Amino acid sequence: MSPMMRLSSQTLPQLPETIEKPGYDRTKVTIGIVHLGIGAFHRAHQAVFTDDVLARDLSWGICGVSLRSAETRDALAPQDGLYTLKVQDGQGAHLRVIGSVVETLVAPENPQAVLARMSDPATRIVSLTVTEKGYCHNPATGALDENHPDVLHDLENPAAPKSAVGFLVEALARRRAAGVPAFTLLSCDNLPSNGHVLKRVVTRFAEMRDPGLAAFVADVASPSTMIDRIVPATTDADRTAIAAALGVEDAWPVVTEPFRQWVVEDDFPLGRPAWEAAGVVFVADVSAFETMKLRLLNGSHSTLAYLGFLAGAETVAEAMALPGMEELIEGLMREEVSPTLPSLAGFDLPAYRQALIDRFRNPALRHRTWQIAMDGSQKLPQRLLGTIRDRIAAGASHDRLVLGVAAWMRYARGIDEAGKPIDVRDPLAARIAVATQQLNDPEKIVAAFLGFAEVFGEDLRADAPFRGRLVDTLSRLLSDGSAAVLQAWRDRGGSR
Ligand code: CS2
Repeated sequence: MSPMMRLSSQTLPQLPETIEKPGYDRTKVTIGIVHLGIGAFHRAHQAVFTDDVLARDLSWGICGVSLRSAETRDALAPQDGLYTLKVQDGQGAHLRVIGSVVETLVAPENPQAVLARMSDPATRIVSLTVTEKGYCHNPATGALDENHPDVLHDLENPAAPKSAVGFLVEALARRRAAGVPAFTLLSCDNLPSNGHVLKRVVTRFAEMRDPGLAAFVADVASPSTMIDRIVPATTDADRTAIAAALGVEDAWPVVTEPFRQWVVEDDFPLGRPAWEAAGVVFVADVSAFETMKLRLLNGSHSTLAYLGFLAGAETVAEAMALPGMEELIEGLMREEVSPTLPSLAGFDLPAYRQALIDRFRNPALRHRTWQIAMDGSQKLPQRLLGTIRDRIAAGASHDRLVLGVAAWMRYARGIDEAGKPIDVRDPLAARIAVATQQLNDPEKIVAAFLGFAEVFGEDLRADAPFRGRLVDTLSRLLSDGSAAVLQAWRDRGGSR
């Protein structure tokens, strides 16, 4: 049998009728958006909303940039940027080829090509999904980490940067020098007030380079956004099933759920695609949506990922099926998180919470607990610790939130319940291992974790009742194991 043909502009017309294809002439698309961090999430979210409306204005094609590895470019370039989006749940699947990504670049291979694209006057938006740690900030304070190795590198080598921050500031410097107006910055990462966080780190970095540049950067539009779609890493089984359906091979399709949401502050001085026609909601202030999503969805996700992983659940759906988990997550959201949320007029919070439970139970997605467990030190502040602060200030219970934090500690220490090493991926993993792996006393382990001020801030470190609760909870996790702790939760009728 001859090897299978590859998905590309050439093979696109041969795909089965049932596969949805770009409804515009791709040869006429030009680049208006540079996206930093072209991973699966971007390709299942912003690139899809853009694909939906590209026919209205072909000048909003996307140049996708990888800041680290060449993998995505190597997969997509031979496919002319085309890839398949598979949307699935318990009911079935829908396949669609997305055409909005028309160029892919690999920053470490050719930083000049990336800077040239970002400085091009046709580029009017630079968006980002670089994950929490890509902001080179202190997660507890939101300020630029001025000692971050990439920050130090990019200050030394402004014309050949490594970090997203370094690329943005150099591209803005070039635009300023050439008299080209600044692009709009569009952070699409799971950070509270992501536009503000981004603006703050780039402005500080520019200030460290040149105060005149800082004044220019301080004026750049940087709307905040709330983004939501669950996108697990693509597996080989996904590739095989998608190739069988297409009749051609796709080296890097993306698999996701039906739900998608994008709430954006409408501040785009150089224009933007007509995303509202694809269901994007434009608002003046996104913060209430963002807090709600980070605390309810992502706070639950992290909690169930740590507890689930420790109890042997490989995927989110498996974790949800552990006795006690659903009760825990439901109670966490309803009793402990919801009272801390800013009010959103007309918004049906109970329905939103129920939809989250259903989304977590989606049996068609193999979303690994290990994937969500990554980078906990960068995620916990906005997912769980801010909520805990609000509950402490209100004198209200927060036992389930504390369980999530204790489960992170139990996980991040790097030893599983059978005594085997865990492959912990976190910028602080090595420091956490050194500080905690030799310890067995829960009190000492908690003290070592609370020593990380960039996670807990000075206030939570010093909060004795909080520390006491963590010690109690971690003791139970260490002695009884995660499954038994969850079971005990259920036996108590979901509350303690
Ligand atoms: C997840 C998120 O990996 C994680 O930490 O919690 O990626 C989550 O799936 C998305 O935020 C959903 O919108």
